[in-house]
Amino acid sequence: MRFDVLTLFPEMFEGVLAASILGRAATHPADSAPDSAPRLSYHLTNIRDFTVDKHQKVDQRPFGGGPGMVLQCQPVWDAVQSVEPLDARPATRIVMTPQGRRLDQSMVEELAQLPRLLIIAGRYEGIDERVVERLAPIREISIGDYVLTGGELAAMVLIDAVTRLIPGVLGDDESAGADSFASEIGGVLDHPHYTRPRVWEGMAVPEVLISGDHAAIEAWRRQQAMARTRDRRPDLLS
Ligand code: 4GM
Repeated sequence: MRFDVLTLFPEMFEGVLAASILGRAATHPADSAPDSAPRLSYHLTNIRDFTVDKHQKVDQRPFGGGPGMVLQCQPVWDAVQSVEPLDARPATRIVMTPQGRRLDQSMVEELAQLPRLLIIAGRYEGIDERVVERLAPIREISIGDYVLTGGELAAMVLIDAVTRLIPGVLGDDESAGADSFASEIGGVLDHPHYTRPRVWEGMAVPEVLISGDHAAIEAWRRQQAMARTRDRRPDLLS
């Protein structure tokens, strides 16, 4: 999987990608030969590098009035045209916007099957609608019903959620294995988790978890997951 990110703040991504499991997966691909290309790569492009404005501006006040500024078409269009030919794999274009379709785990799974995602992270009040229209087909995606100062954090959320599903990205200890598989796609919340010590501050771990009775543990976890879902997210059951 190749990710291209078009942003006015590439430095926001550098720390996150370098420090995390995501960066490790791109730098030390788990199962590729020593000099083969990583199966996972991130490529950051600064939209401002494509401005033709003498003061490097990429935004203007909105036609029709109103607060804030709008990201102009030209630098966004030219950045996309410049980046897409850098790899032969076809890019699925994505723009992060609160007006987009809401990201959920089933959309994440669908995106994880694709060879290349090109993500535009806008700033200001938004992006000139004409460039979004001209970039069709493009998927407008929102990470939730709230407004951020820019699309960068939204893009990082999407990248994290997609990357962890790519085979070989997570180590055995981190892997979304058989246990969490059901909760990732089955539409119920996960069961609670416990680790050592058996008693902490007078609070004991549920007895069944140290019983060694695997069938009983499974049944208890299923029951806990259902009870939590009914309590906290009844919408997932209807
Ligand atoms: C408006 C249009 C995404 C605002 C394009 C981006 C929230 C989300 C922005 C934009 C954003 C979200 C920047 N805020 N809920 N702000 O996914 O890029």
